[in-house]
Amino acid sequence: AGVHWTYKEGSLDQIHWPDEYPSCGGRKQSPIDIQRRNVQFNPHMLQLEMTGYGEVKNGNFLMINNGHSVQINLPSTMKITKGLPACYTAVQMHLHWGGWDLEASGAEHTVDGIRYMAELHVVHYNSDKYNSFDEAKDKSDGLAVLAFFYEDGHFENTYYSDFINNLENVKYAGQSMNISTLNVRSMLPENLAHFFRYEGSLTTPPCYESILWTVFDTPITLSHNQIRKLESTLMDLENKTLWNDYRMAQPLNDRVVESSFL
Ligand code: B30
Ligand code: ZN
Repeated sequence: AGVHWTYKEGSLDQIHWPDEYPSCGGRKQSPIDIQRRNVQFNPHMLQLEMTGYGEVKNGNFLMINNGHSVQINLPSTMKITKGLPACYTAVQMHLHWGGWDLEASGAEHTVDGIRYMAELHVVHYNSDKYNSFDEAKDKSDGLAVLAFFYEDGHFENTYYSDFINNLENVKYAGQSMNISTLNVRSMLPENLAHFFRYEGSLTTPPCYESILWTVFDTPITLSHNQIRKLESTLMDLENKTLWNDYRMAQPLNDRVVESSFL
């Protein structure tokens, strides 16, 4: 102990996470490679009903560089009220991205082995059963995360302009700033009908196997420049460029991935 975990460098890189965090070596880990030919269509899976995801004004949302990602803390008025086994309350959202080396892509989940540019995680806890994220985070029915892929395109996504510009203000690990206006719905794809669902874990230590994952098939498009800014602006705990903050795909073992679509 003592050393902080990392993705790729040092003595506690992702291969060695299980040495310090036993759950990271479990049988229901995330992320995974989603193989389209092996997913099971489930016609009973309902579309998610999300309330409070639209524009919130005069809020006070903290945006933080925590050294391994950029995170925005979300208001507890954001909830998933239908489509999951319980009601879930939003806690935070954060991203995982790549770099400029061998492979620029940095999403965590892959689809048929293909890695998208980046990935957004909107983290929720089961508020029917638990009183807080902390109480829920290590329970098997504790968390639900919505995951969205980013691809690069020709046009600037103006719903991301403020977020991308604000990265400069949280450049160094530990820095944070307040955001007053936030519209999470506008930062998601229009089409939320097509998704995959499976039981997995936190993708970082302590890797608790507590997450019901919903991975959306429709990606969010950012411009090449927006992606480049995401990949090159922030610094990690060692004051090096914060990039490639993704975990490799983990064994599916005896799990089944379901889909909402054929
Ligand atoms: S994820 O969505 O599976 N990538 C946590 C939440 C979601 C995911 C991974 C981890 C989490 O809450 N981890 C514990 C809290 N963190 C502090 C933090 O806010 O950012 C402790 C830590 O890792 O050392 Cu990071
Ligand atoms: Zn994540």
